[in-house]
Amino acid sequence: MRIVDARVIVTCPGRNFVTLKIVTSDGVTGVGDATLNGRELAVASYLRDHVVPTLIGRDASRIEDTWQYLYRGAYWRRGPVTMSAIAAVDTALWDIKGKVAGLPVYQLLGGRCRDGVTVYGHANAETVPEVLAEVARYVDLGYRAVRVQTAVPGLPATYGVGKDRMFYEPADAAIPTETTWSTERYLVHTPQVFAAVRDEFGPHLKLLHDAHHRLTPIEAARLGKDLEPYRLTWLEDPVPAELQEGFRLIRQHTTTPIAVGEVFNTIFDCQQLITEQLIDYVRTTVVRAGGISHLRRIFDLAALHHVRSGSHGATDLSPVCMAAALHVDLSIPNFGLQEYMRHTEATDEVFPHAYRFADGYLHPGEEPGLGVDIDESAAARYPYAPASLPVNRLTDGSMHNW
Ligand code: KDG
Ligand code: MG
Repeated sequence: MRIVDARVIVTCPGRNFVTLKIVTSDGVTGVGDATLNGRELAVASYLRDHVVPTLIGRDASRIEDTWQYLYRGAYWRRGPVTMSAIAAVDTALWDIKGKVAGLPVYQLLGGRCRDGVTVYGHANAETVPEVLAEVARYVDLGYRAVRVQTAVPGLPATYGVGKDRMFYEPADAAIPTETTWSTERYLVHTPQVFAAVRDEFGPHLKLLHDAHHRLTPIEAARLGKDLEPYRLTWLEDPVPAELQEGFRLIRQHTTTPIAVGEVFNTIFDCQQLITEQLIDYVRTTVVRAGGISHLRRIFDLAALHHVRSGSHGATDLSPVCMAAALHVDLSIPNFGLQEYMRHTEATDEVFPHAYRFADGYLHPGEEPGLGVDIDESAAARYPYAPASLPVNRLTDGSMHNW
């Protein structure tokens, strides 16, 4: 079974997505997500100009060999553009293998380890009373875990807190918007938010918070300590993670569990974090880390060191990535939580999918392969529109230091 065609489809049903569709000589198709928020066309070009020509004529069943060929063969290893492109190929080949076998991909990965995939939603709002109402909305929908973000009083805008609620999208302008940040204000305000949320919702709802890489290790340690009474499931991205050993300092000071990894693209980005048990959850996902094959390597290493998965699932990861992530989530022993930011109706129309939310869980469905596709004629109705993530400055006008 040879690869006879591979199409790169760029579409913008509310936000940009890049999708690879591979077609085999038997007429079986597979899809892979290649979306890199704000840098979509770089991955589309990497695929079209450099990867697709090498795929034509290849044996579609050789997933691991193709992965190694693309990773080692390029000479230039790693990086978000390369690894998103490799991820798309890998994901599409797993989809094809499942369809050929007549099995959902999670069965090929070893079968179910759990009945459903526990997900968390995003409650975000300007003020504490508003965010309490948002948390209540998620609880009413059946969620068992909620991420809580509010605006920081005194700052004009806070990353992660949008005007829209259920369908919040941070990439908002072709040329990046600039926002302002004050760690001092944030560190005072955030524990007050969680005191109010715990008070209202009691001890059992899982609560999470994302610091978006804004802090130094000692500031993160302070926040972790101040949040301890409210027993968070995790504090996410407390510091940037280029310096993995920076997490040692946080660990020395707080028992608040730490999650990181949405920007990681290979196992080498988190090897020290995992083997030294400096984190509790590793948050990379299928599209960012070279597809299902490489993500499984990361999660297997994590399992040896008491680290659980907590895969990224924001709106910039397409339904193709979400479907693939759910097959991984269902089949690994050390699953922790899956992020689930709902896509818009237009996105769901372009990407028909079998996965369903029920009672706080996502279920990937039983269709052979990944259970997701791209409707190419619907996709063609939504042309690419440039959009970038905002840039952050400190209150004195300097670029945020980390
Ligand atoms: O593309 C960036 C977003 O996916 C990111 O800002 C969302 O931090 C995020 C999260 O945890 O979902
Ligand atoms: Mg995050």
